[in-house]
Amino acid sequence: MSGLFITIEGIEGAGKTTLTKLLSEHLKNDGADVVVTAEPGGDTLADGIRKLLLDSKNAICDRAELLLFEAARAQHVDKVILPALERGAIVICDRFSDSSLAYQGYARGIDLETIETLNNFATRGLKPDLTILLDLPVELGLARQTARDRISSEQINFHRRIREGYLSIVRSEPERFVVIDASGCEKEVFRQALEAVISRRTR
Ligand code: T5A
Repeated sequence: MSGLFITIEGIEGAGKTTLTKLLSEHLKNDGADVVVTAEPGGDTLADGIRKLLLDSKNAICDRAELLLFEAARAQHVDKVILPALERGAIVICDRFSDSSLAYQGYARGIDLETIETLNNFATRGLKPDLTILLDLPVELGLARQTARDRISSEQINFHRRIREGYLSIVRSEPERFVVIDASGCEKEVFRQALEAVISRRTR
């Protein structure tokens, strides 16, 4: 597989979607074949699962929540991510398996080994070449959000556990991650992210 797989992670309102757009536009202008995608979602089935997961009217138990994210991920990997990587594209994915570790593991309290096993199954063992973690205080991220869904409307301590969870994942796999202070302006976050992508591409 000759493509490059980049994931962008962080708490709610960290600026993942904004950065994904800026990075992909820059790389496309540079002539690269870039596929932009996001979890949960990516195709009709995964988009349908996303609606179920984020609808505040649905009372979803923690195990069902995890399994729905993993089902959407399996579909996304097979139908979107792997085909793009196989043809040599750069895939930029807004959230991936680290989101399940941070949200369903560190925040909801599901055993991390179980999540690793399910992540592995859903992704066929696919790991990002680079993961950019946008880190910022939860109060700032939540203040940036304009709309709340079933998960983002959880209490502040839930979001604090997610932030801490991400930082623990980074400590366990430092070579895969670049952590960027996302409280800075969009331009500065983009500059640092682009630097990380360029250095990973030329390795
Ligand atoms: N989830 C997902 C799980 O629980 N488990 C999983 O396995 C997976 C895959 C997804 C939800 O599902 C959960 C996590 C989420 O709760 P979503 O709608 O995709 O739902 O939610 P988010 O990914 O959190 O999307 P958000 O839109 O809330 O956050 P973003 O994408 O990080 O932020 P963005 O770029 O939309 O920016 C938010 C606002 O801030 C501004 C932007 O202009 C925008 O207005 N902004 C900045 N302002 C100042 N400085 C900057 N540097 C800025 N960057 C952006």
